[in-house]
Amino acid sequence: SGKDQWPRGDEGVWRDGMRTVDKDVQAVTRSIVGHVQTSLARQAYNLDNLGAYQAAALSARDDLLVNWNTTQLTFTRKQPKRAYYLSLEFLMGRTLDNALLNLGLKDKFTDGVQKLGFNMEDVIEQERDAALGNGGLGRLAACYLDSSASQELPVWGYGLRYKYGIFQQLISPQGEQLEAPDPWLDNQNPWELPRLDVTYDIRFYGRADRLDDGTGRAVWHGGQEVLAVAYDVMIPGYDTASTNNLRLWESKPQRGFDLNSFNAGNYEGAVEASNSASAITSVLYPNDHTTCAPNRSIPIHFGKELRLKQQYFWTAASLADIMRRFKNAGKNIREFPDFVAIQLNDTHPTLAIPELMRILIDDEDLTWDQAWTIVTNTFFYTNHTVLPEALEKWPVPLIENVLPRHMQIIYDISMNGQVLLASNHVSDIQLTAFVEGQPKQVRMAHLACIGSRKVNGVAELHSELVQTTILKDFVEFEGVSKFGNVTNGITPRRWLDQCNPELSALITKTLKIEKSVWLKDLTKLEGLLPFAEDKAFRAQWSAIKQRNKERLAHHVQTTLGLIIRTDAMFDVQIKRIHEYKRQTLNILGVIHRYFALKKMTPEEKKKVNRRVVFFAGKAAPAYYIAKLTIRLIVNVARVINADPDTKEYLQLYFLPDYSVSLAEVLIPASDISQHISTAGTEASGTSNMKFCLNGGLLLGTVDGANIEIAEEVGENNVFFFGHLTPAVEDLRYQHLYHPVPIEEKCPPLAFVLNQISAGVFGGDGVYEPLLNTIRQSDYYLITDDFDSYIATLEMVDEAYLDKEEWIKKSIRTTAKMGKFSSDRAINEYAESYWNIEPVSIPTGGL
Ligand code: B1H
Repeated sequence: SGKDQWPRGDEGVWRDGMRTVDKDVQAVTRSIVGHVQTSLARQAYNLDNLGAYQAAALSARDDLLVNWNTTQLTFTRKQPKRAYYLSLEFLMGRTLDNALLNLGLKDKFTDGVQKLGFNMEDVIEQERDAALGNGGLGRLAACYLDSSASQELPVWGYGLRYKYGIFQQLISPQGEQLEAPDPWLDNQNPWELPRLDVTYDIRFYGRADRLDDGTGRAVWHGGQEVLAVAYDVMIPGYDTASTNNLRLWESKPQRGFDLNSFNAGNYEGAVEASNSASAITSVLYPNDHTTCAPNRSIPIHFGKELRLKQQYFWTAASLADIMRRFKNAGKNIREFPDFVAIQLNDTHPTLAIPELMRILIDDEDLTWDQAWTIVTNTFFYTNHTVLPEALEKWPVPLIENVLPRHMQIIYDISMNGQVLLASNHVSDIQLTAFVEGQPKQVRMAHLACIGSRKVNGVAELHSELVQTTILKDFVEFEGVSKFGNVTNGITPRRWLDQCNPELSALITKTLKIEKSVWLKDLTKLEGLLPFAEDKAFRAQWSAIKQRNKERLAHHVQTTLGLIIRTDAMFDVQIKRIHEYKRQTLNILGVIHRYFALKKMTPEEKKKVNRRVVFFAGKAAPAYYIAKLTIRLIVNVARVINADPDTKEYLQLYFLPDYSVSLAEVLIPASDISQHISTAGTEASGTSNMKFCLNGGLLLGTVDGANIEIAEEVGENNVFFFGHLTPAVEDLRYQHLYHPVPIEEKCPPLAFVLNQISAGVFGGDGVYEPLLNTIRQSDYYLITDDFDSYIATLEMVDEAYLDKEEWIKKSIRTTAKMGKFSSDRAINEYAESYWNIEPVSIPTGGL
């Protein structure tokens, strides 16, 4: 009805005032100038690049808002089943370029900005990354939001609005990593909408008193109450009006200050309480893959209790919001799973399970069984790692103190599981979420598994390992059909069209279809295959790679002042620094190559393949061995880049402060990239997909999504080495019980280690703890894989020297990457997990 659509006033007057999105260049320049004049209150004559960026961003934001409003109103009216993606991390990177490409307005803005006297690339460079994530897990969440919106799926993200994102990495003159805060909100953020009216009270501590009325209900009261405030980030789909929402929560004290404490003369206490509320969303935890500091001799700066409070604050605010929206739709609570699917991104949001139980039992008066049926049909859990040190465990006394009611519910969940087990005559398997010990702990992966409809891993091998290792007992008891695989994906919009515009244009021209067709159906890239045989096409393909290398070299020169040669193979390893990812193996290989070069005659050197090796990545601030690895890389670079015997053939760079934006420059420039984790340790990896999509070849172990990439592009187009997953356990056993000295087992490696110890790269013995990890237990099998690694590097050199064959491999690789679009991945979630369908969104407003 008309009343329903236009709640008040004259519809014509409303419609007359509505903004639309289809803009010509003049509309763009008018909008930008208007924002300079009013939103920014600045003058044309002194506008700098930053001001131009802010005005352009505000203008693009107006367009996003039109679509966002249409989308959300359509959802409210059509009431489709929705999915919610709960992730503690969303690694979004920059927004302006991506938003303009998705809106189809990039050319008009480039033109308009130019007419106003600015260069679009410089304007885009002004934006700070939104770096609310550590790495792959957070970037995956960002790609999934892009794909959901692009396919018109009703999906919202829920996360935290950290005041400080992942730390800024600085490298000291000695090569040490230093961490500086990332105050990304200091320049106001045009991409968020504060929803100061959307708030929830979140309780901590206090007491939970069970009612003795036989209902199992309890009253949780007292303690601390903190306010959650919503900030909305618009997520534009590609080539559609569909624009989803990412809702981030900020914590605030309930009142400016606690009036009671103030009156009691406790002003300091009141201010402290207010600080402790704001602290909850103040900083992203930088410890990926570890729940606490790996080395206990280093002070732990990031307390466990605050992390638990982050997790509860975020899940409780998100669930309250989801529940309010569900109730506003006027549905019966029993229909909850018919309208809501909630995806748990790793175990970080597992408290959502006891929290929904609490809401359903204590607030909605449901019985335990009714509540449990709803819960176990609502949640879905994705596991992202099987590394033991990354599996979250929370001490019972901590949960009891911070969340007393949830501790009761977790005990009840566990008890009910035991009862179920007994009634099924299963007794000898351990399904409880608890780890016995002092103190007793809760295994969050078990709780997430018990409380979810389905559980998945992120690549075939990893999903298999989830089912055969950490959740084996659950597979036996609940049946294998609860468990599945959704191989990760990446958005081709950001990771090809945006970061490699020349290659994107060549692909469009070659396939003779609209860009919007292949960017939405990436399997269309297969149409490139025949062109691998076309010499002229190969020349264009390799010229683009060359220009991307020059773009990277230019970037490094302007930001770091370093001159990089571009007539060499670019060999790249960029990811978090971690022992399991084996940057050590790579740097030891570089050193090995350095000494080999030094032994060569000038004649021999002429035949050598020139290499520039790039590393980038952050180490968790308390991860001592990872920080030593960075230090070693930096100091090796210092020596070999200055050595006149070798510098023409081998250069090495550690690029500081790795970020999404830096990845966008590095990835298109790579000839080969390294993904060399010990077999069975890297759940999937997603940068491997990004490199291959951009025609970089892959050097890797038989691990994670590398395996599926090889299946797609063919074994002869990738370089694999190293032991396979089933061998890993035996090798570790041998290291412990039948150790062989490195001098015997792997003499070339022993030589390299001894050179480092002898001080060739300085350090005065600082590297010993790092080297000892290899000399002693060698948990990540460096000594076992070194020989095959070196042999494979030599095969890569040989292959690269055959230029035309190499380009063919590069083209074939890109052509076969269709599977790894995040559109495919998100469709698998939508169809086989969430049971949601696309909702078509009218263009041009409602
Ligand atoms: C991945 C994490 C992770 N797996 C704990 N696990 C964190 C664990 O802050 N924490 O406590 C943060 C992150 N991240 C990565 O997920 C895997 O290592 C990659 O292989 C995978 O591609 C990525 C996305 O699935």
